[in-house]
Amino acid sequence: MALTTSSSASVSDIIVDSLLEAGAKRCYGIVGDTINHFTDAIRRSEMEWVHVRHEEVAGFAAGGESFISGELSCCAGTCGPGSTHFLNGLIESHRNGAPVVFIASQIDTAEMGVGFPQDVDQKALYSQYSVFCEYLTNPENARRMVAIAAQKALAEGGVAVLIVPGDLFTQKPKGSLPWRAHRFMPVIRPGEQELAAVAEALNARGKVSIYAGIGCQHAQEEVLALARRLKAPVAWTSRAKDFIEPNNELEVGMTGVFGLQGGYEAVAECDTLLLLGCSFAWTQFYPDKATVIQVDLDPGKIGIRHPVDLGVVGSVKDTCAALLTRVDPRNDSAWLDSCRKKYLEARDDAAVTSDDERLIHPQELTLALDRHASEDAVFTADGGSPMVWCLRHIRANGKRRTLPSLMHGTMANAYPQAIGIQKAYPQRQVIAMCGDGGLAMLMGDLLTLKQEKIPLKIVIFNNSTLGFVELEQKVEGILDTYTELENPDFSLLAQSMGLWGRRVEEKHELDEAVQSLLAQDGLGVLEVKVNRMELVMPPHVEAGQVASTALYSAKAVLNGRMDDVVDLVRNNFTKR
Ligand SMILES: Cc1ncc(C[n+]2csc(CCOP(=O)(O)OP(=O)(O)O)c2C)c(N)n1
Ligand SMILES: [Mg+2]
Repeated sequence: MALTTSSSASVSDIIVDSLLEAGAKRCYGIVGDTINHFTDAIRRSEMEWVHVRHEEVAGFAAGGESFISGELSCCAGTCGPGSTHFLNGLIESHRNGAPVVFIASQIDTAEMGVGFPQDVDQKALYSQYSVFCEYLTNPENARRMVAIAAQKALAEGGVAVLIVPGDLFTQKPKGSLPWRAHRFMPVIRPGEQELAAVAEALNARGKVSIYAGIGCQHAQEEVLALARRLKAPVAWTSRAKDFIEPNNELEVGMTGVFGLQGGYEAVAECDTLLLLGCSFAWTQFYPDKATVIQVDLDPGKIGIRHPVDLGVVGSVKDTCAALLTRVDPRNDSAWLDSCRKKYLEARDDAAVTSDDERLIHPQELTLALDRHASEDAVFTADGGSPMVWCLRHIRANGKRRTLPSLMHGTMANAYPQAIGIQKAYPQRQVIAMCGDGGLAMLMGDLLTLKQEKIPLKIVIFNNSTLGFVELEQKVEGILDTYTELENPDFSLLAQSMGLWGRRVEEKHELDEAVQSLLAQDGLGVLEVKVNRMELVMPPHVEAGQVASTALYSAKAVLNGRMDDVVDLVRNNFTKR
């Protein structure tokens, strides 16, 4: 039951108290004029303040914590620039579905609307990417507004923003009703007629595949029971990796640009496709002729990625459980076996290695991390190629978790998100797989790791380029430009900040260096010089892409960059 407000409690105290009551333990941010009374209330409470160096990092960190824990976290900042700096981190967290409350302080009510310094219309900024975005206008409403924000963040999955004018923080309301955030665990499944129609479509002849998305969290058992009965291969979206890949004899990996043969075929070439809590965005990877059935909790997601024949609303767990007894068991596993065979072969092929001592493929570094990381490690990965290596080569086992930036697709997410995860799970191994571009983008918060004593393990995939974009440019047949990165020695930089730092350029050191990093009690930064010309090949290369890569080669040769072409071919095709 909520605490009733004592007459001496200020709005700041009430907000902190209500957030704690809703389950939040930490608040990430940077202090400043309009938020100072709020941070002072945090100082007097059980809430932990995590002092970052850039507010974007706070937005990422809170989202990282909440995405992995499923619990509420918060961040707070001062008005104007202190608020706008949060934007990218909070949009990432919101699109991930992470329950975060952002206390956005605002200039005083007396100064509003007159062009006062640092006035920014935060409601206009945050409304588009939040589940709730409102002003606190009356101190009597403080507990109620926090309860609504927290409840919406938890129930709908996303960022809730409460904008508080600076002068309200010190006011003392007379009293308050015991408003609080409620939590829900409903059973949601389609109606009888809808279930019968789905079962009838699944019972029709032909090849059935399942495409599992993030809605399959907490539903692996039910999904697999249905898949086994249907002898259906199970492809998964990148966001469902942790929940579908582990110990699963039916999984065939991903489709799309990050996917591999097997996953691609299971989705594109089946006769009936069952989409379970899955909203994969690239229409061209869906089947042209199959009957498509979609199950999703959110009616707004039905049929938006590809036209579907049958769409039903329900949780994946409850709907699969209800379908199990309604579908006929199948005996023929030829379709499943064929997809599995292709997937396993493609997975082996993708684990690129070479005998060249000075050519470390990023896949080799990732496989070393996979070999040596603990059973319940958490991996974050930067937008760019690190997330591809993470999704393909870090094996999910049911205890490990992975978090790349998939919905917002941002750079520089990995170690900021890992800050929040490590804060929430101080005993767990948390590994941030960073691009050299990504790390440099928000490098200042390496200082936060030192100051806040966060024992994170940072691995830098140093390829001296914005590699993912370089590849995009090549695939589009244009010359790669503006991608070059002139980097410092990141390991020395880490050491100058008082952190453990090591740089590896030769392959024989790789395993031992990864083991040393992971054995550190505290924070460590391992920088590995990895191959630059790495192809993240789509599973199904369109004729146009082959032609445009050839076009790139022709342009590169004409521009005197013959070495590039030779490197590309040599590194990817001849030295495996
Ligand atoms: C904030 C942001 N800026 C730009 C991009 C476009 N972009 C996507 S990946 C990438 C390159 C990433 O480079 P790096 O971190 O070095 O990783 P690599 O792909 O080289 O392994 C860029 C510029 C983005 N997704 N997000
Ligand atoms: Mg790079």
